[in-house]
Amino acid sequence: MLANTTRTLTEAQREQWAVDGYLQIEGALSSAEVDFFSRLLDDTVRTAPGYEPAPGALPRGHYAWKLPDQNKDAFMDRRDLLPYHQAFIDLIDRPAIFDLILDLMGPYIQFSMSQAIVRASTDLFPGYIHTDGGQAQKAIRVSETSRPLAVKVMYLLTDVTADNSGNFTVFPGSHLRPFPERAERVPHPGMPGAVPLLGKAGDAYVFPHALWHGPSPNHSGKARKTLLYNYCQMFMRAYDFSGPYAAILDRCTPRQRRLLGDLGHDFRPGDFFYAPEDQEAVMTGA
Ligand SMILES: O=C(O)CCC(=O)C(=O)O
Repeated sequence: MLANTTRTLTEAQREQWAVDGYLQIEGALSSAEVDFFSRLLDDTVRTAPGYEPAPGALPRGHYAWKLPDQNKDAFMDRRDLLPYHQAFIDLIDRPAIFDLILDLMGPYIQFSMSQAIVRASTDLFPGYIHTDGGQAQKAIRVSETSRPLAVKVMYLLTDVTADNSGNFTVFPGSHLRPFPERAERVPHPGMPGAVPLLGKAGDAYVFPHALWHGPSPNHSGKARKTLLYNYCQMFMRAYDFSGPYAAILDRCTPRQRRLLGDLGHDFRPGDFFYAPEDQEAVMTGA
């Protein structure tokens, strides 16, 4: 595990990013923040309806407006967290992690998705291995010297100290090569090459869309809670909103507004491909 207290990646982190395709940042959230977000999920997010998966009604990756199971240890997969609390907005560009995102991705980026997942302890979920970004991006990879297209940060809100505890499971190096995915060889967390990661509440995993990854089964006897924040290059689309995220812009700083698609003017051709001239200054806070 690589701790990081600097505003840019260390050489060891840069190498791990290029070769393995992920980073683990220790203590990205303090224990007070872990408790705060955990309570927010239990007492605010779960108790209100919101965007949740609807298996059987909608395809995988699509979300319907639903109230989840009210048991705090039951499965929940809530999308679009930002409207629920200012703290979710402020987590978008929390310096300790956002500085690293800027270092990895460069300044021409936007925020594209927020999510909270509670993985219940159950014998019914076998885990799920995938890349991010839908069908097309499964086959789109960039080289180890390229900036990534999209990066996700997964914050652990519970300790994951043993295998089969809903571990974030990765296939190191899989972001760089074709990965076999056939009906007779559906990727799963128990197959050769899978590395189930351990971590403490407050740690963050950072990974690009192309890394094959996903949750292991959870037989630990306790629910595993996470927050997920996704960033992409500006020329791509956000998952959770289309166009500037108008409903919450008045609660945002200039940098957050820009990350949520507010370019400071009404849409004109060329936008999002060619960024405003102050983009770098807005992103770095210069
Ligand atoms: O560990 C989980 O619950 C899911 C995380 C994941 O695979 C993802 O967000 O893409």
